[in-house]
Amino acid sequence: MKPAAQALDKRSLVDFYRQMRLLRIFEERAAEQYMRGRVRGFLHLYIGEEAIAAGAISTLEPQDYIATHYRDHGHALARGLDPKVVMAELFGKVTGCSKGMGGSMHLFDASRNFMGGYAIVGGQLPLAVGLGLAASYLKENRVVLCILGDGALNEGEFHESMNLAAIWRLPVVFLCENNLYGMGSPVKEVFAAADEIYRIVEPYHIPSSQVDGMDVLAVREAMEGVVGRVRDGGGPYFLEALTYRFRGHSMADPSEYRSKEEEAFWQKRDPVAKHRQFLLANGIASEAELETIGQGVEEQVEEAIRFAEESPDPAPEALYENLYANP
Ligand SMILES: Cc1ncc(C[n+]2csc(CCOP(=O)(O)OP(=O)(O)O)c2C)c(N)n1
Ligand SMILES: [Mg+2]
Repeated sequence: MKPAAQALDKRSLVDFYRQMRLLRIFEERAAEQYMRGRVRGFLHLYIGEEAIAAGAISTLEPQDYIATHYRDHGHALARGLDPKVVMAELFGKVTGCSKGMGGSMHLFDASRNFMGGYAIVGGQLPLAVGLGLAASYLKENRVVLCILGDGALNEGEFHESMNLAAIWRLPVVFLCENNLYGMGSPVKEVFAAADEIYRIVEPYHIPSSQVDGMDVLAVREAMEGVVGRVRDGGGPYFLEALTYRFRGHSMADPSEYRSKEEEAFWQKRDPVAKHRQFLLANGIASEAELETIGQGVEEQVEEAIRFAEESPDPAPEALYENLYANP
């Protein structure tokens, strides 16, 4: 058994399962609502990548910040945002966590230091560095978790952000979710050192490593060490989590550029099924207990959909709120 598993009690180990099931069911239902035209705009599903959000975010303290990309439902839910306010945001309703103004890609909750999902690839990187600079300047005990996709590595601001984080020794953990694709482009075709992405930060003298992103306990273990080190003043760290999105880039993508064999290879590593198997094989939970958890999650998501449906749209006047300049 991994040290992370030995260090955790039954409740925490089972809770990883509950959380990952919630992320999975939430998005499966959100996809159905998209097909019905109730969720509009873009919808990027995190299905297949749940172990990263659950494992990584479990190592943070409430005062720590998170800044992430647009594939953000799992991160928001793992940070404890209520599924109701997240679903309402997808529906564009006033009760959503961003008052219905952001939608799927712009979930936000300052009360949980969840500083947003960002649609501009790499856009969250300088913001995370800024949050890290503020924490460091104010001598606050805060770590910033900056989650990025492999696609962000080829943005200029990636390098600017790494350099500033390194030179100022900021308390930022860069967690790269390498799901092997940026839209329809395989990482291998757009990034020269595709097998060793984590080494991209070597010129900045930022320590880095790679972890199995399909294994929630492996992510938890790696992140515990990383967050502890960063919190103790060790400066930034870059962790690459190897993963795969089971669906297309967004709901509009039939994902025809991937082979059935490749998809099957990764489906066998389904993080939710893997953790379920771990709990059963080690006698930590019974089939019946896990079934009950699954049912509870289904009900929670149904309730979230009802809440979103019944919530009002933003008032037309809301168009003039939160503007930087008077119209
Ligand atoms: C600056 C910028 N360039 C291009 C795009 C269009 N775009 C949206 S998502 C995406 C791919 C990003 O891939 P990755 O970072 O690997 O994240 P993933 O979707 O795989 O989670 C691109 C190129 C964008 N949103 N922003
Ligand atoms: Mg990607």
